[in-house]
Amino acid sequence: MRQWYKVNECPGKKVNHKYTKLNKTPQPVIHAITYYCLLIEANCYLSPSPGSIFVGKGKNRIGSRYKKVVYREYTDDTFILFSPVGPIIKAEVGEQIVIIFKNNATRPYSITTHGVRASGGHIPVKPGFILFMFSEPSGNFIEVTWDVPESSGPGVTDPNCISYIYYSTVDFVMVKIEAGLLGPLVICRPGTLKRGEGPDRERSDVEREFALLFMVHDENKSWYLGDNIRTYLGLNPENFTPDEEFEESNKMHGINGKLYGNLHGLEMTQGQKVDWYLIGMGNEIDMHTVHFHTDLVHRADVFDLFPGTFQTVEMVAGNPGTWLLHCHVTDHIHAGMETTFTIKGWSVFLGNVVMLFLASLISHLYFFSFYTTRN
Ligand SMILES: [Cu+2]
Repeated sequence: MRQWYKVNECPGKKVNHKYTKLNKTPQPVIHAITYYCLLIEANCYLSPSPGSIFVGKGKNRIGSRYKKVVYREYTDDTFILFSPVGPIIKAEVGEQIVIIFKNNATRPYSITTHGVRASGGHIPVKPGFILFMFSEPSGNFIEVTWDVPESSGPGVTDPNCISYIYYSTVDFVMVKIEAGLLGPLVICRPGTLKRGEGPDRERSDVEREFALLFMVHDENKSWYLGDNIRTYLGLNPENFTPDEEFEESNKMHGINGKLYGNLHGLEMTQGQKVDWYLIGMGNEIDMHTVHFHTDLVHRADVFDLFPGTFQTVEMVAGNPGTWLLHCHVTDHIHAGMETTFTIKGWSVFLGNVVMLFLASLISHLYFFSFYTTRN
């Protein structure tokens, strides 16, 4: 998180500025990268744990499966990722992101972002339509792009990559963000990302990176609530009167929308450099204190996240084991805002390499004996 201050100089005093001045004038685009974004509606399974008011199913409780609307990244109509949070979109300072956005949901949605210079983000895209250009009042057609000026990038003392979000602006505050519709945008210093397109653009300075959204998704405000009542309670939403318990049970305290340790895949190997992009969103109860258990190489292991704030946490994976990662607000712990991450030791890593080698050797020997028998 950064804040700019304007400091007036004292009359008659001359100050030598030694800091790096950010260039605010538009810079030529050095590289354009294309991201294909697809919007779909999906029934997301947030937790298999049946024992709490939030995920248990009952007469007037929807349970742990909700219809949501989510961003996906795709190439040639093939889905790449599956998560209630959209895929990471990455770029370096000076680059331009070209967005091709297809709306496969049943309502109009859009895609825009924080932190960079976005064009066309306010345009709602009708169901079944693709947005890649839009018309200006002058009649000119403009490509949908996000320009990344120097002022959008990491500051002098920041990590090499910092994060923002992308989202839909159609009824943003009231409804849509509760239904999903949010993903991380990561902006890096020049030279940080490997060349390639879209999801192939890995960072060259860290081995692993994860984006985590800490948020209480209030499914009472999702405009799929009626669909969820109809599907999971078997009731007509027009005749259904929600009570206090029902409304409480729909407040899903999740990390990337997953509850009670059900966010999987947070794995790394001892000694690896890992960056975590922490994102806070939501309302007055969405104030989170993110606690990493294990020995972080940092002065602290708890990070404050307020709604609309983003932090990059740098870690060198230390002690092997499976470690707790959770919000430290007691009420949020009880409601499911926790998961684990795993640091594999070198012995496990080397063991896997040996196993892979042996498996490869055995398959080659089998093929060789089969080939020589047949001939
Ligand atoms: Cu919290």
